Amino acid sequence: MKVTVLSGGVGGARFTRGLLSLLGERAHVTVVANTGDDLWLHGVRVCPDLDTLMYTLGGAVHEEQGWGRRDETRRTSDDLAAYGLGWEWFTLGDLDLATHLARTELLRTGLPLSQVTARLAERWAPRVTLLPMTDDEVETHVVTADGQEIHFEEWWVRHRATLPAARFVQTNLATAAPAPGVLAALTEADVVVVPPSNPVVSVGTILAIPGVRDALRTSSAPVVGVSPVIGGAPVRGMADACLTAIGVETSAVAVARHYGRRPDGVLDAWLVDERDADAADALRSEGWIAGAAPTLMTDVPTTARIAADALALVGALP
Ligand code: GDP
Ligand code: FO1
Ligand code: CA
Repeated sequence: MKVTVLSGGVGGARFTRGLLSLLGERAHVTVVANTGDDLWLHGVRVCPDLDTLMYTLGGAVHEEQGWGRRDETRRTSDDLAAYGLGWEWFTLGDLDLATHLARTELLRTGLPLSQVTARLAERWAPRVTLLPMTDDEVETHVVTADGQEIHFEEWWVRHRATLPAARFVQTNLATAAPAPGVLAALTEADVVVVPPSNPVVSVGTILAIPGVRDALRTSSAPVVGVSPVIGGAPVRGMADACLTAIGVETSAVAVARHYGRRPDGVLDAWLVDERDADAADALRSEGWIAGAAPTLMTDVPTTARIAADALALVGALP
C-alpha cells in the first residue's frame, strides 16, 4: 500500500511516526513537506519542517522541544549573537547547524533540494520517502497590519505571532513547480493523509504550489484529514493566529470547511477529536465522512491509534 502525507513540522512528523508504527512493512509512506518556512541565516539554508521530519522519524529529535536535535547546545548560536550577527532570537543548535552546513554545501554543488534532502536522509533512515514540496525557493512571508513584510519565522518566533497579520504571501510562487515525485505521490497513492499540521502555513503552503491542489482534487486516492484544532484551540503553537489572519474560525469544523470537500476542495473525510464530536455530526449532515476519536498525540502507540482511526474512515486500514 502507498500512503502519502502532506506535512508541516512537529504535528506532521509526530503523526507520521505513529503512522509508521501502525503500518510497519505493510506500506510505503511518502511525505511531502512544507518548505515555506525555509530561510537563509548565517549563509546556510535552514529547512525547519524537513529537518523536524528527518530528526523525528530518524529518532534524533529534541523530543520536548519538538524540533532541533537531542543533546545539542546553543553555544555556537550564542557566540554568533555575541557578534551581533543573524537573528539572536532564532536558535540554530550546534548539531542542527551541521545539517545546515551539509545541506548548503550540497546545494552549492548544484543539486536541487529534493536530491539534497534524499542525501541527508540517508543518514537518518526515516523509513519514508521525504520530498520537499518544491525545489524552488518559495518562502512564506507575513504582511503585517501596518504593511510591513517579514519572514514567517520572524513573525512566529520573534513576535510569537502577536503582530496582527493582514495576510500571508509566498515568494516566487507563480514560477514554482512541485518537486520531482510530488504529483505522482498524490495521484498514485492508495490513500492521502492530511495530518494535524498547520492548515494555513504548512498544508496551505504545499497546496499553493501550482499543480498540487488540482492533483489532490482529482486523484483517485481517498483523502483523509485529522483536525489540528481540539476544543477550539490549536494543541500547541499559535496556529489560531494564522487562521484568524485568513478569516477562518479556530474550530475543527471551520478548518474542515476551509480545506473543503472534493471535488471543489481537497478532502473526503475528516477526523476530529472526541471533544469535538458535535463537529463530526455537523459535517456528516453536510455529506462529509467524519469521525470523532482521541487525537492528542501523547505517545507513539496513541498516535498509531489516531492514524488507524483516520485510515479506517476511508476504508484504507490494511
Ligand atoms: P510546525 O511546522 O512545527 O508548526 O508543525 P505542523 O504544521 O506539522 O503542525 C502544527 C500543528 O499541529 C499545530 O498548529 C497544532 O494545531 C497541531 N497539533 C500539534 N500537536 C497535536 C496533537 O497532539 N493533536 C492534534 N490533533 N493536533 C496537534
Ligand atoms: N522555533 C522557535 O520557537 N524558536 C527557535 O529559535 C527555533 C529555531 C529553529 C531552528 C531550526 C529548526 O529546524 C526549527 C526551529 N524552530 C524554532 C522551530 C520552527 O522553525 C517553528 O516553530 C516552525 O517552523 C513553525 O511552523
Ligand atoms: Ca513549520
